[in-house]
Amino acid sequence: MTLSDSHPFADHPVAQLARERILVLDGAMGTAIQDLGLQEVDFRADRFERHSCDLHGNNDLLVITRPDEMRAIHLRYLLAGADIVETNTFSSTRISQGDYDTVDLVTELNVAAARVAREAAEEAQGRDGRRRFVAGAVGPTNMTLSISPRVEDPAFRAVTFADLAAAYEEQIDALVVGGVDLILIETIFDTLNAKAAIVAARTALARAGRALPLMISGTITDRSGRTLSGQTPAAFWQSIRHAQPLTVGLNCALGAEEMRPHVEEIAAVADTLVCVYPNAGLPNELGGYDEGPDTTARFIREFAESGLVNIVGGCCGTTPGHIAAVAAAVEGIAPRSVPVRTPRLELSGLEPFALTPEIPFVNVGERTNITGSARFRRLIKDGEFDAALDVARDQVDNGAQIIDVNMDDGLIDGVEAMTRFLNLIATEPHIARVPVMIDSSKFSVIEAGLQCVQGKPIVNSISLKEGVEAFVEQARVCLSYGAAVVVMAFDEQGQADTVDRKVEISRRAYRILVDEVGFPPEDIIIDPNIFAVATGIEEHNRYGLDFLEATATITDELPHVNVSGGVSNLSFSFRGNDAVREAMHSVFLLRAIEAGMRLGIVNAGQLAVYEQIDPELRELCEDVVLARRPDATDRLLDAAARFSHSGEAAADPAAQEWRSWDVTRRLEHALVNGITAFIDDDVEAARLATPRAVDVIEGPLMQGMNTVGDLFGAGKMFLPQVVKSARVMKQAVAYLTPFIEAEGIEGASKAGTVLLATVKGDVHDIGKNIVGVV
Ligand code: THG
Repeated sequence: MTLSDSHPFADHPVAQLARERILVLDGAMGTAIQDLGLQEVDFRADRFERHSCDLHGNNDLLVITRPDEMRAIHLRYLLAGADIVETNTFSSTRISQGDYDTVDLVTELNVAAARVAREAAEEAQGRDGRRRFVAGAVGPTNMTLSISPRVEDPAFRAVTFADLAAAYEEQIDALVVGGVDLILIETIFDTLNAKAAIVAARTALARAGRALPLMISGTITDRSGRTLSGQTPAAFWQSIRHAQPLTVGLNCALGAEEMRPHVEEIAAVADTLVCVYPNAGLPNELGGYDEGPDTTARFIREFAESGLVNIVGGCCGTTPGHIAAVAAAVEGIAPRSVPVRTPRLELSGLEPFALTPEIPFVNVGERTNITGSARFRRLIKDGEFDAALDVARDQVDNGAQIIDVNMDDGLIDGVEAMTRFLNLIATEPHIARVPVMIDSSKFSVIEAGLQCVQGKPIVNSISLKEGVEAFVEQARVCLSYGAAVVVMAFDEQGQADTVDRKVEISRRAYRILVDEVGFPPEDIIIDPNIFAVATGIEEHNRYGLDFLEATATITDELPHVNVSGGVSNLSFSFRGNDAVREAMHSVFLLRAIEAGMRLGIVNAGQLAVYEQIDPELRELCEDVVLARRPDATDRLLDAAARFSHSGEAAADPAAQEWRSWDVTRRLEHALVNGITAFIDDDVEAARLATPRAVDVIEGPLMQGMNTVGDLFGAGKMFLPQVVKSARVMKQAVAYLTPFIEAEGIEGASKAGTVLLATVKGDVHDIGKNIVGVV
């Protein structure tokens, strides 16, 4: 099987060629430039003779100052067998160019780079008659949207989504003017950066009236097998699939051999072409690459023989020799066949989530909602974000597979609170593991939320409340960020409160989304409204039943949609009596799941097991929920007090087992798991047990950090977790510092100074900053 006919670029010339054979992408530009041995004067040429700062290292500038050499590099790759060349524009955004004081050159750089690549492609084509393509390279920039560069302020971000998207837009506008055939968003270490590039590409291409395919390439930079910002390869794919890229894959980093399992993971799930272009192995101590063409080609041939790839090339350290060897190695080997995807709801946090038939029901945690929890509301109002994060963590620990986040409150700035909370969640790998449901009745809050999550989230919610136009517009925005949507059964007339209205509005919304917006039907979640029953108002008695009947019809009739609902709404009239509420939810859920409801917003820690409910209470609740008798409400009310329980005492965090361990092990546990809650006490205990405060750092704390280092080296921790460890360490050291100073420095040895450096404006700047943090 090749690219499905429904793919928007199924007939693109690259897609057509890719049916016949494995295509070849070019090799490294950066190392080819290094080999030219250019000096500062070469980078400047006459034009920038008096530029305000050093330009050496600003490789992208060479398309203006040394265009002939750049064209020659492209041509060598093309003649070595490359079908596609990448423009020399990896850092040609105003963000990366900022380091060289050359932001005003962005448009010129991209246009010129596209032109030299185009000229080389045409020259090669003229020589041997084979069609060539130019891919406009869009790098990750030297900023990251998902990680805070400040240890002490995890919610901080060095750049906003909007600014990054604007910078990408400027770059892509110019690449299109310069005449590229494809847009290659590459070396993605943070998927949120890539999402900004995708939004930018959509805007820029629409403005230019051009439909160019996207190629999207992530990078796995350490042995954890995750991106720098913590996503697994499959989660990465789910996050960017909405862009319908012509290719997805991996590049750079640890070289072909280490990349193998990650390529396999993507190749198994991606229903598009797979493009892979590894480094020539890892760089050596001098920044050179030792892996020769034959070795790289041997690894890539094995990828091809295993049916993993459609396009192959090289990244850092590869040369025209490597590309010639790679082209020869894959010649005659059949390209990977593109798997056919079964449409189903697929989401991601740091890890992928797929709603497979084996999953009967998805718990969406309701507690991180300021309208749904007095406690959470107080925490947000008081700025107690750490405790608010614990609420999210508890939901995940209690089995929530998704967490609903809602910051709607008249007295709170929703955009601000949503941004801050989601940015904090992004730095908590245990929470960020699961997808987020962004819940707000204000679309501005939803869009702010969409700009904070690197996974594929759910928007909760959109509806026909304000008419078709607003609905379509909001759906398009959700689609551009790749979010699934909850659609409330709500229209211009109001909330649907009968079976007929629930079904009719759902049908109408579905048709608009699928036919008019092009929304994937499996990303549509219908919420037919769960309203409170047993309110004493007779018209409310059938609300439970109405939901069940509507759910059955909707799931039956509308292909691939899922149904969800806010389960706790049902029992509002029994507020204060959790035993009765839980029983009502349980009997309702049993029926709702039978009727086809696949997701529910619930209190994940408070789900009663149907069989374990007192049979009398269960019967009374069923009478109410299923409207089985006219006096059902009165009977449940009469009995309710007998079943009331005040709820279990909140679990005492200090009672956890690890708190009973000896202090060295407690410190190690806190470091490995990034727990700051007890660190001051534990450090104090360790200090009292040693002669000098500095011994705590040199002893147990360093020992704990060594464990962290070992786990990271073995791929058993990933970067955002290590950053949390660093945060714990920093707090421990801050606690000890006054004691160390008071004790004087006798006998203490000086640690010396560490100098960290990378190329300006380069992606490795991020690595350097993170090392600085750690
Ligand atoms: N559909 C969709 N989204 C929704 C809802 C829905 N989001 C919000 C809500 N409804 C679902 N979430 C909750 C969260 C909490 C409660 C009910 C629904 C709840 N809270 C207790 C109360 O108010 O009595 C909590 C009390 C406290 O702890 O302070 O019942 O239907 N798409």
